Amino acid sequence: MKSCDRIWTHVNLATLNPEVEGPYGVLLNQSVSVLDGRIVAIQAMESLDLATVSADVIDGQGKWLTPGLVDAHTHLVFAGNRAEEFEQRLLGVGYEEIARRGGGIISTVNATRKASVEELVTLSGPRLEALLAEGVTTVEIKSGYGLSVESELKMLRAAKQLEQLYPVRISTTLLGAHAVPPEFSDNADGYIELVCNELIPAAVAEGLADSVDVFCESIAFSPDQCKRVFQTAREQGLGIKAHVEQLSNLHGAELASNYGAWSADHLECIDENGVKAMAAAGTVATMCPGAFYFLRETRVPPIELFRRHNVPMAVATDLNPGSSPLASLRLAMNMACTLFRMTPEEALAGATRCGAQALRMGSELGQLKVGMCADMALWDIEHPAELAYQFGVNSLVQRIFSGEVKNQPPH
Ligand code: DI6
Ligand code: FE
Repeated sequence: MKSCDRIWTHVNLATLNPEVEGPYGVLLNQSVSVLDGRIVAIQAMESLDLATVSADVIDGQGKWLTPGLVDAHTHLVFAGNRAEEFEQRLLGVGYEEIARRGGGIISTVNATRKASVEELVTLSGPRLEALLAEGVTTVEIKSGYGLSVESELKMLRAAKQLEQLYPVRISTTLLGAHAVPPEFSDNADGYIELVCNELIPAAVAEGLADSVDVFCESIAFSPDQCKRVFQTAREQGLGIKAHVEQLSNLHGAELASNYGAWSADHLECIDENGVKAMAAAGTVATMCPGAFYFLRETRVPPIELFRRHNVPMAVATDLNPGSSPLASLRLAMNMACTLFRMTPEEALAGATRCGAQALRMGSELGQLKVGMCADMALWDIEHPAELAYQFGVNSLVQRIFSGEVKNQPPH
């Protein structure tokens, strides 16, 4: 019987496995064997007899292997462009004037509603490719720019198609409660009814969503409205994620945690009670430093409280056209360090192990460990801290998906 399909030799590992002692779970000069898409052995080179191995051998030449990166929060499926709005703002045009001119989130909604599934796939492909080119192997994608039953489902179908077209795992999230659509401008409760009674069941019937998400904020939905969405998600067997405490503290993280949320995201304004509720529920804190940067926020999420209460911190791009037009998880990792004062080790854990946990994929992904999926990235670096330190230079040598080298986009 074949013991492995492929073996990487002479590699240094940042395993991100907490059972391996020391920072990053480092193991030097190792080999990693994969069979049927999974890691089946991790063995020191000094104890490996290569003569007995009958498999593809890839000599890592002392380069570093990490788990494939996980971007646990994106809105990368959308149509339209907000660059003009960006420019207008910098020329001094106010927020309300921009909204009157048809800008803001509703401009993305209008463009997305007009696009077909195929157009959305074509427009979103390059954004996904940019992530993959930097070693990302798992991406979460949210709906939220359709805001009608048909357009939300269309966005999720586009996300599912991307998974067919590219070597990537995609976790899909139904963010129906992202903004109040124009048709319901005086009736947000009515829209929430639609989300709960029609949209969520339709997405479940078609197998389009792994989880739901909400934007809990005074400019979006109230905690009571979000609660209705969580209740329905729970009844329908979907996971729960939430945009909370980004601009103000409505105690949304506590609410989401009480519903067993997979993650609560942004969290700039969370207090210690919220952090404790997350810790008790095992809810991951997803940091979105790209939005913090782009919106020029000043209140930093309380990293020290997350550390103290052992709340895992994921790091994500939040790739979206309005508040985080960032298609680089490596740059998000750098921002997590420079803006939020996370350590490079926390940033890498945030883009691997904790990102996987935020998608409830932590038992399969996010660590180099026997039994886990062989989604990996091989880097030409001298130390794993470089992955959060440098940006703009792509040090990725191989992107390995399910045990196979998949560097190039498929076209
Ligand atoms: N948080 C944000 O900052 C945005 N959505 C969200 O949930 C903004 C999205 C947009 O403006 O397109
Ligand atoms: Fe977001």
